[in-house]
Amino acid sequence: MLTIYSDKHHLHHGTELKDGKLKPCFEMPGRADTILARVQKEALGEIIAPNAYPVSVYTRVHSERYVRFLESAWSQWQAMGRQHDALPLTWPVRDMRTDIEPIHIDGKLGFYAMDAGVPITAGTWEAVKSSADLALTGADKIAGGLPAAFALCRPPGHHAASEYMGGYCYLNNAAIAAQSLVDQGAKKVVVLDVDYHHGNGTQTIFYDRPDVMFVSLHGDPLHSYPYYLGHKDEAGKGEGLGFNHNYPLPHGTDWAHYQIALADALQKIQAYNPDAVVISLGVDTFEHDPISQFKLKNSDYLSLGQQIASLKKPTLFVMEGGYMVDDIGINAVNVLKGFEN
Ligand code: SP5
Ligand code: ZN
Repeated sequence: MLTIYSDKHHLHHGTELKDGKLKPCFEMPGRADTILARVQKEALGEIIAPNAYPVSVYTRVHSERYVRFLESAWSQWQAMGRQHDALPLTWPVRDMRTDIEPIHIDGKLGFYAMDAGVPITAGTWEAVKSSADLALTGADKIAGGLPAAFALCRPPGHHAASEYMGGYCYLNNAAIAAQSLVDQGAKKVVVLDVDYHHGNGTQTIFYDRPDVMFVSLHGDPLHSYPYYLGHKDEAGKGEGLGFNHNYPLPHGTDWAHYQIALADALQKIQAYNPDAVVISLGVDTFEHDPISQFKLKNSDYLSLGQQIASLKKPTLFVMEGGYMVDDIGINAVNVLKGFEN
């Protein structure tokens, strides 16, 4: 399988607010380095660099002002004489004004964020842009007739919506890629999200659309981040009603239980008969993941890849989460190997 990779992800390495303390993000450069090493060790296939795309491609799914904010946040932060990572500390909650964008950088950070897991550093924008470009390059390959490709994205994207960042995500790489496939002629695209966390950003971006179906298996939001979206009754709205499918699963879910939900999800995808599938590939469903609560084992990821291959659709894998760095390469590449076998 073709892998698309850039070492620009090293430019992004920040801190998050966790358990009341500022700590290095679990989402760290070693993650992508470990996956790349495994891709090479397993001789998965050619590794290419991404093309560069204009911001106008990102604004197909994100608002213009949000993308401009991401681009300029660090310099606005630095202009305040600050040197540490920029993090939001204030959020507009129920009944406050969200129709007026604050001018102060602290106001803007909360306005465009859902949590304090999205540090902005000097190199963040360049890494974020490169990550989206990996997914876009993969989408171009699929649109050009390649049966499958792997965008080794970092930072991840699925928590980012049209106008906010969150959960280590800034631009929604999978959504940008799915939209690119539509823009290149696909009539129907599915985003299947197998990250442990619900892909709230992707769901929200496509919620009222029938041309991009969103399907997600994840930890039940009653107990797991992102907490405020990802319930079973979220089915889409307007023309998009019936084109959103959530499978919230309990803590401790192992492959035996996971595959039952997966089989149902795949059946819905097959019935929809998409022209292409984008996989939001998180491997934080692993039994030893430090922040998640499922119990998948190394070999289960081979089965996951085989199951995805049974759809027999052009498939773009977009890397999302997975925080057990020692095993992230094995697990991610097992999905890709399972898909190819
Ligand atoms: C892309 C992705 O996987 N983002 C995940 C962001 C999760 N951020 C909040 C995690 C909170 C987990 N708290 C669990 C405590 C375990 N000791
Ligand atoms: Zn995740």
